[in-house]
Amino acid sequence: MNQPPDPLAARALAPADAVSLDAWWMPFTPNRQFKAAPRLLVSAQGMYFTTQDGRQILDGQSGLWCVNAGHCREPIVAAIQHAAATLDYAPPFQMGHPGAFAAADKLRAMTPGDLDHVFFCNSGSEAVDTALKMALAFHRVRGEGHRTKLVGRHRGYHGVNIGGTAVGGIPGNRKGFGTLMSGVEHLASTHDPARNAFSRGQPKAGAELADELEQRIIATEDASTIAAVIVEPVSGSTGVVIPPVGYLEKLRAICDRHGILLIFDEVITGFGRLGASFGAERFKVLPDILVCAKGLTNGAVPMGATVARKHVYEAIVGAAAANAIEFPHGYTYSGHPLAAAAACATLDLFKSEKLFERAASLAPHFETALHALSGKPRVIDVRNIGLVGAIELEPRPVAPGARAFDVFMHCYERGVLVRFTGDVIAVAPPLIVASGEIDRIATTLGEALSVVK
Ligand code: PXG
Repeated sequence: MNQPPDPLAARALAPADAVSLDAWWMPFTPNRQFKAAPRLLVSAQGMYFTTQDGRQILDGQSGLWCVNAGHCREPIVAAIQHAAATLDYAPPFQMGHPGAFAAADKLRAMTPGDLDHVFFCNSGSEAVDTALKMALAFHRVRGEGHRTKLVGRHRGYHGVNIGGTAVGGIPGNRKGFGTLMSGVEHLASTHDPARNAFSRGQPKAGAELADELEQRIIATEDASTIAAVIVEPVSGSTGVVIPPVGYLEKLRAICDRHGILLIFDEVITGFGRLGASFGAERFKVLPDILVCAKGLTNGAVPMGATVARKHVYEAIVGAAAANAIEFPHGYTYSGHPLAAAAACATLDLFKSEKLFERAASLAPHFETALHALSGKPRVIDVRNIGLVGAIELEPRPVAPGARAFDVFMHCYERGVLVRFTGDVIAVAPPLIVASGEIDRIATTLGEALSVVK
């Protein structure tokens, strides 16, 4: 039992000295498996993590899709340090501080169209639930309080709060948690390997899947009961599902025809991942509400934001008496000074280093490197857009996910961090990645795919 297969694996199995692993109940992690063979990171710089046993790990996943500008960037570090020493906290209810207004202004300047009003929170999950409540409030203040239903999508991930779990569509994340919210419908996923396997960029087939909104959901529920549709422009967590050409445009048109708000969850697709500021910009489809987090602070301080278009903001704010709270919602740490400082420095860095443009210019090389793995054994799909890509593997009989875990471990042992979800390997490096580092990620993955059975 537990014989390390090779000397590299033995290092990963070394006991974590000086820290007990018992107390922290880790999120989305098989706790017993992890604690038997922990993988502990102690520092990070640029494209690399350093592990507790002193190894350098090339970060092929931007941490968890969030460190878009690379690790421990000096201007962000300095901004956080300064904020911590200057204004550690300021109440966001009935009080404010300049940093949060500055961060909102910089974010507004980066979002397309009239997505101009920024509500801050602390995570993607909170930003999603904020968006859902915003949509419900929008209809209610306009005399359409009968619009209470929400539409998500199969395989969608919208965080882990009750609202986000309810509109989310990853079965394993929902089924253990009872009724969640009533009045939720799900569109079909656009994942269609039979028609679209090995697509480069947006797949060609599947725009008609958006018609289900009108032909099934609106037809059976009636548009007058539906508040909002929420989708990720590119689904991340479920394994990088890219929208077919024309699909998002169709969703937008159907929502417009029926007075339904469209929410884009851009927690992963935001801040350059697709080679543009946001998916809304890349696909030229403007949602009514845009949700972001992660890259907003380069992952350095927790922060999420829900950005509303002018009509949403003005309807809710305009409906209340002048001295009344218009939207009874918010968090103790909404617009926290450290997060706001990190967001300002991050958004400035994205601009000064032209990182979104950099992502766009690296995308063809990234695409070629990933698709070179198409012929490896058990690879059933390779897909990519911008600086995000996925390799889908045929699952092992009776052990779904096990093969991708072995590929993940093989890469980790050889100094490359990728992400796996089910039997999909996801790659999403920081936008500062060098083309040689893209090659190293792809080569390491290629070796893993040749070795792992
Ligand atoms: N929406 C989307 C689209 C996300 O990807 C959230 C909301 C929730 O964000 P917070 O900050 O509450 O975690 C996410 C988060 C993965 C993975 O499986 C993806 C996420 C988080 C953790 C792991 O790769 N996305």
